Amino acid sequence: MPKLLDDMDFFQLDEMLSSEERMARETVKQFVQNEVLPNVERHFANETFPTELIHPMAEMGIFGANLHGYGCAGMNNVAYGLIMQELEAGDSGLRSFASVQSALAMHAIYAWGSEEQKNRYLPEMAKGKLIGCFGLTEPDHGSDPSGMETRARRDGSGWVINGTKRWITNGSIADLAIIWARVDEGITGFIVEKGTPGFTTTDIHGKFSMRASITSELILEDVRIGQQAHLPQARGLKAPLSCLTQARYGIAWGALGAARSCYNCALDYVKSRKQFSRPLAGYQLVQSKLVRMLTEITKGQLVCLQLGRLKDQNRMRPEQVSFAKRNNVNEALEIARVARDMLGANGIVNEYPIIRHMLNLETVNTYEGTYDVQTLILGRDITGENAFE
Ligand code: TGC
Ligand code: FAD
Repeated sequence: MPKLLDDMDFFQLDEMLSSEERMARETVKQFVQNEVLPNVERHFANETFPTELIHPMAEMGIFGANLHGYGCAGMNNVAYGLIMQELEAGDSGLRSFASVQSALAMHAIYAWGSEEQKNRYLPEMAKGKLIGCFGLTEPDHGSDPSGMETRARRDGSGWVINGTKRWITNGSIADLAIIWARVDEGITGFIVEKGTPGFTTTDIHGKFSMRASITSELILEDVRIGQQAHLPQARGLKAPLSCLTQARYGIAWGALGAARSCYNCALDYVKSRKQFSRPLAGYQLVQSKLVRMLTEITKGQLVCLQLGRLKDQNRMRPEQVSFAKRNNVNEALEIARVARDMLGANGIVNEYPIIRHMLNLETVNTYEGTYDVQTLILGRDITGENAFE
C-alpha cells in the first residue's frame, strides 16, 4: 500500500487558507489516499481509467467545483486549485479527467452556452452522470489551433460537421464532446452527443504517459446536429482559448501535487537507504537535490496561491496563468526526474510512484500549450513582439 501523502508546507501557507479551503483539500487528500492510491498502478499498467471514481468525485463536488449555480459546488478558485493539487498527487490522469470535465467541457457551456444548454447539461455533468470531452487539437493543428480544418456548414435549420480531432482526453468515455469548428464567420463551438450518426471515436494506445487516462481520436463524418447544439456565444478563437486558461490554472496547481509526491517519496527513501556506511540523506549532493525540490515546490505554491486570489477577484490575466503553468510543470518534471535518479534502480519500478508521475508529467508539459508555447505567450506579453510566426 503506498504511503500516506504527506503534507508539505514549508512556509506555513495553511495560515493563508480559509477553513473551507483546507477542508476541501483534506477531503480530497483522504479520498486519494484511500480510493486512488491502492489501485492506480494497476490502471496505469492496464491503460484503463478508474471509472469507479467518477461517482465519489461527483459526490465531493469536484466537477465544476468553481462554477456557480446549475448544481455546481460554487467553491472559490483557491479551493478548486487545492483539489487539483491533491488529485494529481494521486495521478495526473485523474486530475486530467477532472480538468477536462470541469475547466474545459463544463466551462465551455457555462461561458459560451445558452441558458437552455446550461440547464440541460451542467447539473448532470456536476453529478458525473454526463461526461464531457473537449475537441480542439487536430492531427495537423496542435499548438496553432487557428489553422483547424474541422468545418461546420449550415444545413437548413441545423449544421453538418466534418473533421478529425486527435489527442482528446476522455474521448471515448464521454457522453458529449465540445467540438470547435470553422464556419464562414470564423471559429465556433458545438455540443455533439455520443451516438450522433457519423460521430465515432477510436482510442490511442501505446502511450508511455497518462496511461490511467483515456485519449482518443474523434471522427466527424457528415454529423448533423440541430441549432440547439451550437454554443451561441462562442465567436472566434477567444472562446476555446478562454477555456484553456481555466484548465491551465488547474494544471499549475496540479503539477505541484505530482512533484510533492515525488519529493516525499525520495526523502523517505534516502533516509533509510544506506550506501558507503550511512544513509544517503547524510550526503551533501543528496541534500542539495532535496533542497532544490523543496524550494521549487514552495515557490510554485506561492505563485498558485496568489494566482488563485487574483482569479477570485477577477483580476487574473491569461499570461499570469501561462507563467504558472510553464514554470510549475517544468519544475515538477525536473523534480520527478531527479527523484527517479535518487532511488537508483528502484526508481524505475512501480513499487514507487515516481516513474509514473515522471512519465505523466511529460504529457502535462506538452498539453494545454507546450512549455515553448507558454514561453512565447510570455515573451509576447513583455516585449509586445509576436514570435509565434
Ligand atoms: P491570439 O491572437 O493570441 O488570440 C485570439 C483571441 O483570443 C484571446 N486569447 C485568450 N483569451 C483567453 N485566454 C487565453 N489564454 C487567450 N489567448 C488568447 C485573444 O485576446 C484574442 O481575442 P480577440 O478578442 O482579440 O479576438 O491567437 P493566436 O492564433 O495568435 O494563438 C495564440 C496561441 C498560440 C497562444 C494559442 O493558439 C495557444 O494557446 N495555443 C496552444 C494550444 C493549446 O494549448 N491547446 C490545448 C488543447 S486542449 C488540451 O490540451 C487539453 S489537455 C487535457 C487535460 O487538461 O487533461
Ligand atoms: P506541435 O504543435 O506540433 O509542437 C511540436 C513542438 O514544436 C513542441 O515542442 C512545440 O513547443 C514546438 N512549437 C510549436 N510551435 C512553435 C513555435 N511557433 N515556435 C517554436 N516552437 C514551436 N487536445 C485537446 O484539444 N483536447 C484534449 O483533451 C487533449 N488531451 C490531450 C491528452 C494527451 C495525453 C496529450 C498528449 C495531448 C492532449 N491534447 C488535447 C493535445 C495537446 O494540447 C497538444 O498535443 C499540444 O497542444 C501540442 O500540440 P502538438 O502535439 O500538435 O505539437
